[in-house]
Amino acid sequence: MNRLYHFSLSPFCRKVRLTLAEKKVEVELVEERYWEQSPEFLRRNPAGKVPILRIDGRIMTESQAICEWLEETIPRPALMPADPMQRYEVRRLCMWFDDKFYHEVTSKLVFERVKIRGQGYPDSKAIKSGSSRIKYHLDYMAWLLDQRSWLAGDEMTLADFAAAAHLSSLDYVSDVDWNRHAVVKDWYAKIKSRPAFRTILADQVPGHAPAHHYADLDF
Ligand SMILES: N[C@@H](CCC(=O)N[C@@H](CS)C(=O)NCC(=O)O)C(=O)O
Repeated sequence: MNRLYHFSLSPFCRKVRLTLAEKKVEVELVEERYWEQSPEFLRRNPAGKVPILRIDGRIMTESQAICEWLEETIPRPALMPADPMQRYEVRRLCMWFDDKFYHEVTSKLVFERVKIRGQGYPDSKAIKSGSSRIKYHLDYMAWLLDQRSWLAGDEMTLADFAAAAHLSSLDYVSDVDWNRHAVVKDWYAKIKSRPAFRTILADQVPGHAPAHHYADLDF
């Protein structure tokens, strides 16, 4: 059986889960307490990070490399456009969310509110900074979506999965103002209602119940 070692609120793991589900690849999900950095975990990924995919006897790491490998080996349904310039745009936006958005927002809100190591209080400076920065990102998404049906163009792509992965983790801890831009809310409603999103909406982190609207498709 294929296996994904993951942490449920990790946006990188969520992006891979969405891609696997969209491509109809079944995997057993194994929660990894990555912060404990067990020898077995480090043997699978010396970088000490999740996600780790074990598929057909191979171990794969790095979410973007995994998603692009899935796209190349299982081309349908397509999550990358054919045109090189549009492919560039998908990759640029994946990096936008996995680098800039992660450092400015996700890491400051999700991983402060859910103390995975089980100790300490959320850092109020980090929360304040993340809550302020998310507005800039939502405005940027609205600007993109005013011109396109999906973030990178007129088809749903990996860029939408990268963004939705971060926003869904933030939504779990109730940190997204969905009323800021109707166009962003409509985009999320579309992606949230896909069958690939189901297991993500069922996630439960022990000791941290999701926001009441988290799994609601009519939020
Ligand atoms: N570039 C990596 C980032 C993965 C990542 O940072 N995962 C976090 C969890 S959200 C992690 O495992 N952090 C452990 C660490 O940095 O020590 C990817 O896309 O897979």
